[in-house]
Amino acid sequence: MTDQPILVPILGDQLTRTLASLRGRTKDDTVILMMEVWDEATYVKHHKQKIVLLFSAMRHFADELREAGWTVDYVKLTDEENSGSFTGEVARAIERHDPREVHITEASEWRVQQAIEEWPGKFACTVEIMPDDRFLCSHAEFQEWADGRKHLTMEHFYREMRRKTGLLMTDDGKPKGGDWNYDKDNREPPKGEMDAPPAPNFEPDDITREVIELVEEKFADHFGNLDSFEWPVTSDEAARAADAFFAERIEKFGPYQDAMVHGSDDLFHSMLSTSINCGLLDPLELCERAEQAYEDGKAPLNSVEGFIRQIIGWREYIRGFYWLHMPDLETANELEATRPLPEFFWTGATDMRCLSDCIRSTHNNAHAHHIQRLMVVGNFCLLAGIDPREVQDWYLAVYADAYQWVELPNVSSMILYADGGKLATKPYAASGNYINKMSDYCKECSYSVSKKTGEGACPFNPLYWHFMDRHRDRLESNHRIGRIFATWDRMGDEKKRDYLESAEKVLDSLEPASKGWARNEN
Ligand code: FAD
Ligand code: DLZ
Ligand code: SF4
Repeated sequence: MTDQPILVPILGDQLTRTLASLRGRTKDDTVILMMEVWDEATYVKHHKQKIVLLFSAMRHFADELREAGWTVDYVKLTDEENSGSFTGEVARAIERHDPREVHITEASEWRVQQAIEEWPGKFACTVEIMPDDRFLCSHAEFQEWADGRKHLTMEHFYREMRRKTGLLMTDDGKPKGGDWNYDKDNREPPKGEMDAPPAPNFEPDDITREVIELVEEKFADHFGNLDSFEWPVTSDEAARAADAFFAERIEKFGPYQDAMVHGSDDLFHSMLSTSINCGLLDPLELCERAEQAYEDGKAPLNSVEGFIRQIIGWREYIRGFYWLHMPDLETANELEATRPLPEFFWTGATDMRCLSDCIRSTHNNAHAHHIQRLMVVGNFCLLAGIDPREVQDWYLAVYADAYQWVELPNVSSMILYADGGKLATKPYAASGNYINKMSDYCKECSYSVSKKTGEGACPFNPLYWHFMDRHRDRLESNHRIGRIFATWDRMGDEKKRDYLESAEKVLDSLEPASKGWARNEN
């Protein structure tokens, strides 16, 4: 090792050998720094499985780098001198290694990036911050795309990304199959027994078992259980998870993307977000594999296009949107929602079968699929007017794939309409009908989905009209939702009163969370 090497801190969601700050570095001139720090594990009280996933994946990645000949300085959570923060640990590493420069790939989250941007003023050596080119669309490109647009329509952005990557494009620049979007074929409700093949499980090895013990000891009061831990924690395991998706699930991924089945948490979804987000899988490679599956006749175009759209469309758009609107997005609350998050979000103790099932899956697996997050849990938060900050904390804490850059726009803009319509053209509000159509939850629920008001009525039904009524001033002029008020107005006063009173009863029955589940109380 040369004197005064380059110090390369790698964050927990940067576990990629081709990371910008590692590319072009030589092994005899570089010290890689990886840090398990208290601040990151507790800025919200993450689900236990998320902490295990990150610490285990970081430890495995450090071992892989060492085996490949790199020098890795790995600070464990329990190291005596551990300062608890990224900045504190980089400061200590600078003392240990006396680097001539620090090279870091920009953080995915605003909070961490703010801290990194202070490093040049804090440290005596040069600090170079590099763009994270694992994303296809740079901040500048997104800004340029957004400039001058009245509305940032995801579909328009997605088409740009299709053109840019050439994914599912013909040689003469047309979308393969003739259409850009096959969503109309991707809304099948569940049919009878869904024979979804289980996603592969990855047995914890010694490293993961040690981390599980650590997390059980240090984070005992965090949400979630560790009775089983099955997430991929290395790039090899993640590649096997991707193989299984392309071999067994992608064919039906499209049609059943929106379906929900009691007890079957992932159906035909890929379950790859945890691996993509921390760097174990390359999103573009996954899209190329999906296209290949279509070319080889192994998956229909609607499934493949749907999968590619989630990644180069939604995922990239959400990231661009986050950076465009931070930090204001964190505090946006257009609908002035102030109700505390109910206790049952943390315990699952509710008779609403759709919600209890999604919360059970979230508790046991640190995962729920998109429509569960959007149309069950999210829809409830929207209709009940839960405070956006409390909803954000919940989503950030409970999902193993959650980082603020992806959680916040999905929560604040997509489900809560807290940004006043910058992302969604209307609130995704729905009554029990939608959940009944797309799931088998209602069949055995203690509430009746066909009952609109009164004792035993599905709570989503009156809450829906309560939401519309209380936000009429804001929503009536919205051309996508405004017509609903004609239906409301056609109801007699008595019926309207029944709806509003039933909704008030539901809202009054919501017990606020009894302790600081998401944030430490101090
Ligand atoms: P699949 O259904 O197989 O989709 C494939 C991939 O597409 C995903 O792995 C993911 O990388 C990407 N993707 C799909 N939808 C979105 C989206 N809306 N935004 C960004 N990427 C998307 N995803 C996260 O990765 N982290 C989060 O913290 C997160 N929070 C969410 C909160 C809410 C309220 C909602 C509605 C969605 C959220 N999502 C989040 C998006 C989506 O629910 C998850 O990416 C998905 O459920 C992960 O499971 P999967 O890998 O099986 O996804
Ligand atoms: C989520 C997480 C957790 C729980 N712990 C750590 C950690 O100890 N060290 C680390 O480098 N990263 C961790 N992460 C992921 C980071 O929060 C994530 O990399 C940054 O927030 C990205 O800006
Ligand atoms: Fe959910 Fe209502 Fe259906 Fe029960 S009846 S599962 S509360 S939508």
